[in-house]
Amino acid sequence: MTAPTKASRAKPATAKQAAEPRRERVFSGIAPSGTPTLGNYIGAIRNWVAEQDIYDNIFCVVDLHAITVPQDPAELRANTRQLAALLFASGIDPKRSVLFVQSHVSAHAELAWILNCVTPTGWLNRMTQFKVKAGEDRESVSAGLYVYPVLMAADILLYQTDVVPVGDDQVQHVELTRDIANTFNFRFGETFVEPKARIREVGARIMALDDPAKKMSKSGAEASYISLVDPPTAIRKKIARATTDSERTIVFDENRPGIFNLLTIYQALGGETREQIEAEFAGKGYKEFKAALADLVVATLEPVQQRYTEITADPAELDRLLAQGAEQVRPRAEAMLKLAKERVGLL
Ligand code: AQP
Repeated sequence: MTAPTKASRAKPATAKQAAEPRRERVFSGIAPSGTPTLGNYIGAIRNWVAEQDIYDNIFCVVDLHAITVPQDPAELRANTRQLAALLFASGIDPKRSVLFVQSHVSAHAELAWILNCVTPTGWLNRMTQFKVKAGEDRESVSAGLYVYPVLMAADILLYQTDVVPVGDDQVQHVELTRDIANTFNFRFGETFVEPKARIREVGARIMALDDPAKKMSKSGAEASYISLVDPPTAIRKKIARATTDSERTIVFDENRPGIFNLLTIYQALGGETREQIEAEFAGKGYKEFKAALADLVVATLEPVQQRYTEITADPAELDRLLAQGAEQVRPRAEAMLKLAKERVGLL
């Protein structure tokens, strides 16, 4: 059996398709470890939506990643559905993109095991995200948290992914994925495509509102993030209370991380240049700027929240869309898993 190569895996069905360049395949995952935040939206979701016609996209709610830290079972179930509904509400279109839940396609866990067996522990010891997430508690966190990057490698490699759009904290994991693919290919023959990471310029890292030294995270404290389902009053209150400093000018200065972060959110959502924003708020105070930012965030999330309400009113349709997503990717994932099993001698 020959390995599927970049050239062989996407055979054009028509002459028109043959004339068009093959779209790069992109795999993007998001963990249902809480309600998605404005950080997830700016750094990931809205770009996924905007790029649906540019790439051959696979979007995945990575619930197996979420359980690497303790989750309440009922909450995990609810968070998984909520996240999927919010992705559709944000504009992920099931006619143009695939969206599915990771645990619905068992090939992810199976390939992860095979890859665990070719990944040196020394490589995992260098993963900074593990060090950050485990903190002082390294002896008691789960083995799943330690091998999380290998599961991420399996997610990516199962689909012969070309590009993985990530926040800056995930670049190391994509590098690891390349190393794992390379090692596997070297030992067992050409099998996996080595993917590239792509980081955004604006909004790659939105910071916590109450502590701009930390990333805004859905598992953070309530005051640290804006969630995609926060009502306008909560959004306004959180932004009004966001940490700034005792200076007055509203300028992009990385040495003033609080105001810098708020300005980054404003730029990411409004699309103006730094110069335009600084000119707009020259001579104005934090209060005025924060009110304008809150208006922009509320206006951005309003259509998403409206659509979310509609989607959640029909749970059977959400189930159907997620089952359809899993059915679409399962054959590809199983073919790749079969090949990997053959390569290592399991088949
Ligand atoms: N603060 C952020 N700024 C920009 N991008 C962000 N992303 C997450 N937080 C920010 C991007 O969102 C995508 C999905 O992330 P994830 O849920 O799979 O994992 P994460 O990065 O660990 O997200 P959280 O919200 O911080 O989750 P928890 O609290 O569970 O750890 C990724 O592309 C990520 O870069």
